[in-house]
Amino acid sequence: MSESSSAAPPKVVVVIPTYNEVDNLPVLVDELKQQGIDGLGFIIVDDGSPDGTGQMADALAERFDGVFEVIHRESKQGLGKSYVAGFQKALEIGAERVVQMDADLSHPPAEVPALLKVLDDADIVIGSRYVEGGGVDPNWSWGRRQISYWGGFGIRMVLGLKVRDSTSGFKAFRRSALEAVGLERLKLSGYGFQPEVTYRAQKAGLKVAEHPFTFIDRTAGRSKMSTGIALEALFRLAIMRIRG
Ligand SMILES: Nc1nc2c(ncn2[C@@H]2O[C@H](COP(=O)(O)OP(=O)(O)OP(=O)(O)O)[C@@H](O)[C@H]2O)c(=O)[nH]1
Ligand SMILES: [Mg+2]
Repeated sequence: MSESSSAAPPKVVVVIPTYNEVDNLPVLVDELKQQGIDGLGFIIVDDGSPDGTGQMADALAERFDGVFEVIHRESKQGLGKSYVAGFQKALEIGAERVVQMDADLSHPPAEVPALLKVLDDADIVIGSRYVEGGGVDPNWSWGRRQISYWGGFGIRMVLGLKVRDSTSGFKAFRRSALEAVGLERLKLSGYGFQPEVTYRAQKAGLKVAEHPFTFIDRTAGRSKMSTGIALEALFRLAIMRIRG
C-alpha cells in the first residue's frame, strides 16, 4: 500500500478497482483531473494485474498533487472485495464523498460533477442506464442488451428494488451512506455486488437517486459478461434476501 502524498482529507475520493487496465487507467485519471472537482483524490485497488496496472497506478500517484492511494493485493479477488477494501480506505482517510467507477472508461468522467451535484440532495446517486436520458452503447448486440436489461429486471424483482438500474457500477455516496450500508456485511463479489449495496441502502432507508448516463463499451481489454454470470448473481441474491 502506498502512502498518501497529502495529509488533508479529500472531499471527493474516486475508488477504482483494476485488473489489467494499464491502457485505460492513465486516461481515466487524466479525464477526472480535468473535471474541476474540488478536493479530488483517488484510491486504486489493483489485484496484482499481470499487465503492470499496479505499477502504473504507483507512477500516477507519484505525479498527483493530493491524496492518491494504491492498494496492491496479490491475487484477483473479485470486484466486490476490491470495492469494500477501497471504500474502507476512503472512510479511513476521511473522505466526505466517495465515487465508484470502472477503470475501462465505460463510466464517463464528464458525468461525475453531475453525479456529485445530485448527491447534494441524496445519500446515494446511481449513474443509471435505465432512466430517461440514459442508455447503453449503440454497438451492444441484441443478446447483450437482453442479458443486461432482463438480468437487471430479475434482480430488481428478487430484491424488491425501487431503482431502475440495479446493476450499475457508477455511483456516488455520502460518507454517512457508506457507513449506513455496512461494508463489513456485504457478501457478494461479482455481478451481484452492486445490487447488494443498493438493497442494503434501500433497507437502511437511505435516499437513493438516479442520474442518467450512457454506458460506453470498453475499447481496450476484453469483455466477459455472460448469461451464466447474470443467473449466478440472481441465485445468490435470492439466497441473500431469504436469509435477510
Ligand atoms: N481489483 C479488481 N478489479 C477488478 C476485478 N475484476 C474486474 N475488475 C475491475 O472492475 C471494473 C469492472 O470490470 P469489467 O471487467 O469492466 O466488468 P464489466 O464492465 O462488467 O464487463 P466488461 O467491461 O464487458 O468486461 C474494471 O475497472 C476492472 O478492471 C478483480 O477481480 N479485482
Ligand atoms: Mg467494463
